[in-house]
Order: sequence, then C-alpha cells, then structure tokens
Amino acid sequence: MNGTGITSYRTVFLSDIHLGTRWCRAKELCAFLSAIRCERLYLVGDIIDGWKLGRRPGWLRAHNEVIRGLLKMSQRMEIVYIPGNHDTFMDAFDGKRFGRISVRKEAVHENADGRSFLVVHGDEFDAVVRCRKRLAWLGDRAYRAAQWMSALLNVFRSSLGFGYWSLSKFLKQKVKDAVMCAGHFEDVLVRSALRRGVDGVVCGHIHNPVIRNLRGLVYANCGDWIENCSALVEHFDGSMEVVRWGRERISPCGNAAPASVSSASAASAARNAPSVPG
Ligand SMILES: [Mn+2]
Repeated sequence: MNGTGITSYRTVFLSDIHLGTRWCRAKELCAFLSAIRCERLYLVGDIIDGWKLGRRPGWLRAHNEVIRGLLKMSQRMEIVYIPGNHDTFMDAFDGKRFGRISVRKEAVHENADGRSFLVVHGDEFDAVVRCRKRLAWLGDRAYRAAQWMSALLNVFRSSLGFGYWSLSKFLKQKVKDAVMCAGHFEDVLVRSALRRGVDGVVCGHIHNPVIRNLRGLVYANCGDWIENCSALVEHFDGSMEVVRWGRERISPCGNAAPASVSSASAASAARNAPSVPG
C-alpha cells in the first residue's frame, strides 16, 4: 500500500459478483475497486446475474456504480470478461473487444514469475461434479440454527408419538456432501488444467475463496461478492494471494494459503468450509 491508501497489484481476479441480485455486496465492491490499482483485471464469471434480471430484478444504484467503476478502470487497464453460468448472455460476445474489455470463454494468464494459469469460471465442470444447488444456504450458522430447530422439531415429534430424529445430523451430512462436492470440483478442474499443460487454474463458481496446491498444480478460487467479498490477486513478483474486503480495508483471506506454500493445516481448514455452486 502507498501513502494514498491505494494497494497496487499486477493482476486482480474477481468472480461471482451477481449484480442484479439483492445479495450482491455492490457498495463493498465499489469501495474495494477504488482502493486498488492493477495492470489487468479478470472478471471470472457470474458478474451480472442474468437469471435474476428476468424475474425479480434487484438492480440498485450501487450496481450501476460497479459498472461505472469497471468502465472507468478499463480506461487504464485491460479487462478480460469470462462469462459464467449466470451471465451466459455474454457468450454472444465471445471473442469480441469493447475498447480494452475483451470477452472470452477462457483465458491463459501468465504470471510475472512465468507460471501460466488457465482462467475459467468453472461451471462447465458441473456436469461432471453434479453439485446440488439446494445446499447453497447450508453453512456453519445454518447448522447451528438447525440444532435449535432439531430440538424444537423433536418436542413436536415426541408429543405426536414419533421417535427422535436429528435434523442437525441430517443437515450436517448434507454439508459434508457439499464439502466433498467442492473437493471433487477442485480435483476435476485441476485434472483438466493438467491436460492443458499449465501450472494452475483460476476459477470461481463455488463461492469458496482459496488457494491450494493440488496434484502439483495451483488451484485458486476468487470466492464471491455475496458472502466473502474476496478477490484473488497477483503481486508484482508473480506470487498470488486471496484477499478479503472488510471494515474498509484489504486483509489476507483466512481461508487461503500462499500459492507457493503447501500448507496442510491451511488446506484442511479451507476444506472444512462448506461451499456450493453459484
Ligand atoms: Mn457460477
């Protein structure tokens, strides 16, 4: 960070912003965008939520501010837009350029240290992974709430003469399925990257910000701007990091281990965080 409070990176990767939904943390994103400088910005899919625009639009003024911010940034830097499964309407512009914004189904990014990364949203691997979207709301907090609900449910069950049934245990198993699902997603993506002869893969889609080493490759996920307010960044030496925006500042994401370090504890901590497709 320099004296002006601006942090400079070589590259910034953002995914799963979901503009047009009321869960999008547009204000936080605007603040983050004005706190950074970079040479290249990748938008790694699900930036504008076309699914929600058709039905219950949740387009707020802050969402326009994000678009304005991105267009302004495109005057200073290259922006690569890789459509995801929620902004497939952008597929029509595949291979097109709008000023310094280019739209591509996928990209290969070369880091300052010479490593190359396949950049994809990741939804195309869903057909193999088959993660269930129903699990989307399940997290730690939901699990704790479920324990209370479970207790309440069993009061009713016993009063009706039914035996004990643990809702929280049932949900815990579902969360476990979701975590395994995320692990499978990562593995499928990395294996695909292996075949492409790159050093790693950058993706989004499952809203789980993390960097880990897998099968000798780097798996890096940008996270999202609904829950995590996270971004994947490349420093000028080519090292990568997942950062979070919170309390008006950029901080390292607790979920991520540096790409150069294979930290078993960080990897297992990240593995414990439930994640689901977005
Ligand atoms: Mn997605």
